[in-house]
Amino acid sequence: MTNHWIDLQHCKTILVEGSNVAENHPMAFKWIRKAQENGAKIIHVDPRFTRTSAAADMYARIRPGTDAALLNTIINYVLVHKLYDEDYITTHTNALFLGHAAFDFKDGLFSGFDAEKHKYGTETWGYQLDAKGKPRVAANLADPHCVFTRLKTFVSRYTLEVGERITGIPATQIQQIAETMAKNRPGAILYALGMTQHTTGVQGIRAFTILQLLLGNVGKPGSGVNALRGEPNVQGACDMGVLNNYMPGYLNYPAHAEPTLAEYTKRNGTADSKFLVNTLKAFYGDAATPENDFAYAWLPKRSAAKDYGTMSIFESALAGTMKMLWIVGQNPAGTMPNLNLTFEAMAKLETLVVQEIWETETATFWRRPGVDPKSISTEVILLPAPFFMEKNGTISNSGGLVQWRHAAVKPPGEAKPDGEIVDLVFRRVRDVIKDSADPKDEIIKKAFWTYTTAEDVLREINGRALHDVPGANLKAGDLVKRVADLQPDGSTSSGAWIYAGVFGGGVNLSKRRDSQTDPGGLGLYPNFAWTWPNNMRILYNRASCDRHGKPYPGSEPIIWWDETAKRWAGYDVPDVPVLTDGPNTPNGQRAFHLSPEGVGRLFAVVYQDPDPKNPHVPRDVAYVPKDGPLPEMYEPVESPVENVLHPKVKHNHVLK
Ligand SMILES: Nc1nc2c(c(=O)[nH]1)N[C@H]1C(S)=C(S)[C@@H](COP(=O)(O)OP(=O)(O)OC[C@H]3O[C@@H](n4cnc5c(=O)[nH]c(N)nc54)[C@H](O)[C@@H]3O)O[C@H]1N2
Ligand SMILES: Nc1nc2c(c(=O)[nH]1)N[C@H]1C(S)=C(S)[C@@H](COP(=O)(O)OP(=O)(O)OC[C@H]3O[C@@H](n4cnc5c(=O)[nH]c(N)nc54)[C@H](O)[C@@H]3O)O[C@H]1N2
Ligand SMILES: [Mo]
Repeated sequence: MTNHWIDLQHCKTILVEGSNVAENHPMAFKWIRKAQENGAKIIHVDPRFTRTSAAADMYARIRPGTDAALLNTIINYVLVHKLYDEDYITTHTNALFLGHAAFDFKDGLFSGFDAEKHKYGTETWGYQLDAKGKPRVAANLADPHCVFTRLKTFVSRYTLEVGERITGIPATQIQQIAETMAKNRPGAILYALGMTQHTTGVQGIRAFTILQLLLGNVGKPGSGVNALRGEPNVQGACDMGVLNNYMPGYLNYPAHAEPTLAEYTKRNGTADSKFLVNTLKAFYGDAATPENDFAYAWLPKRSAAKDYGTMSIFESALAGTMKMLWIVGQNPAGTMPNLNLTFEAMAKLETLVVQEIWETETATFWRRPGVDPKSISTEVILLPAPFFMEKNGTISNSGGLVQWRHAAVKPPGEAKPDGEIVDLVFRRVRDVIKDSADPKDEIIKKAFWTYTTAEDVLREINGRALHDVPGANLKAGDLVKRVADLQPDGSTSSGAWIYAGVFGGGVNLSKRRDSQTDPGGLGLYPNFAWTWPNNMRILYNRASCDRHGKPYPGSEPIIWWDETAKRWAGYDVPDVPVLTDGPNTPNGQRAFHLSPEGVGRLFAVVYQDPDPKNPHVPRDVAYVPKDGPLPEMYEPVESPVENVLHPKVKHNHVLK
């Protein structure tokens, strides 16, 4: 979420698309109800009529997988009828930036497509640059090459009639959704599995961000693009690098093509590289030095040719290339899409370890109905784990709120907290391999591992100064207080950079429970637990103000430039690169400061800032989707119908 649950009460519209929030996030749903009681319009877009539809003011039944077409139709309507926020888009987005002259989009394909490799070259997706390598900016939105016009031309195909033909939602209803969103601002978009679990997910979510930027709906209370996360602790687990493609803090996992830290930096940028160094220092301590690339070589590297998703784990077991599987808090026998394959795969394993609070269908797969246990030779070990109230630790919610949970009772019998089980196994493995000369064992032999409690782990995740860092006012041994404290040279460590500050100043801030203090009465409760990053509750909140640092009318003021104190101030932590750099400075105009150009992107652009002088400008080639700088409607791969926009390019061609 860019915003957070309690903040939803400030919305004047809420578009729920691809989620049944009423049933799947019932506690949080009360804030949607509260907004509705305050007069907000709730729109629900879903192929099924659910309890969320029943609670909504408007329900639109959509053909599955066609959300990008609906959203592009709404975007087109907003552009044609000039319902966008002109001040916002010219201040906080790349609307006025001039795009590369050779950019093109024809019959479903963007310029640069290599049909043999199913891949785009991104040469024509950039900006027109001036002599200093900075993007050239148009005088007004009518310029034929500015990003705004490019977007307008691109979505002009999506008339209300075309929108209806693709999505099945009547043209009049699409118009009503567009009018409702445009006339009732600020507004939020909420989404979950119905958007993300299709092959068209990237297009739909890109379209969300474009629509919200056009409406000035990012950074303000009651706005945002908000992913509703799954069961506890899906958000926290993803933050900690449990997804196969990420290191902790959503840093790209190192690939084969990046054998050295320098190569990693070249491909992923200086900011990510700095945070990775902090993680490596947390992993390896003194063994990670500038001379050995901070032990980067010890991390196994991803192969571009391999898929490391959940399904591939079972495919590897089936192929006999995986001998042992240790499953912690997952029940694949109930939740995998292909159970025959899953069961066959588990039967090929030599050992299956299941760390669970129950004896699940996974732990008992060898005696499931219709199977002779004698036919399965897999050794199954069930490790008794505790229920959440039997262990200490944090849970993070969709808004990034990190909350400490105290153990209420001791785990029964031989059950042990999950962290303790992992700790015991790790120490035993390290003991077994202590004399090994195999280079792949270095990752374990050299690991810095001194944990005894969950709180020790949280301190390590937070990070510490390893030497004196005068610039950040830290003495060796101090726990870091904020992301900006982290250094690129190995003088600090942090297990997951986005959590830097959760243990700021040596206090476990996730334990805070002040539910009274609420400056501004906005429901921010800054002293209740802690949110990443830096205890900021609404991301991009600089964009809630105009170019002079004054809150835009129409939404609750949350931060502003205080001319007397000469600093950004407000109820939330201001999302600015430097607190004392005001609206008259370049840093004071960088509402989206993680992108090199500092603005939100209506058009995703390959761009690297050439000016090494401002340390707050990331010197990175910012990420663009592999399948195009604008979201096009492609039929999902399983779709039986033709693509009416371009019959020859039915699916996303980047998919093989
Ligand atoms: N009670 C309960 N709550 C839970 C969970 C639970 O098991 N039980 N699980 C938790 C977890 S892990 C998760 S991930 C969340 C999931 O939360 P949700 O994503 O809200 O859960 P779903 O019921 O899968 O709802 C997805 C909706 O998307 C719709 N949909 C499908 N295809 C499309 C499409 O192409 N376009 C659009 N617009 N909609 C589409 C479906 O009809 C469905 O209503 O719930 C969490 N909360
Ligand atoms: N058919 C179908 N398949 C789906 C989905 C769907 O909607 N329909 N949804 C998909 C989604 S979004 C998700 S997130 C996955 C969920 O997939 P799973 O994670 O496999 O689903 P759960 O049944 O929630 O399994 C979690 C297990 O963790 C155990 N557990 C709970 N607390 C603890 C603990 O503290 N320690 C340990 N060690 N174990 C614990 C529980 O007993 C439970 O068996 O399923 C996916 N698959
Ligand atoms: Mo989930």
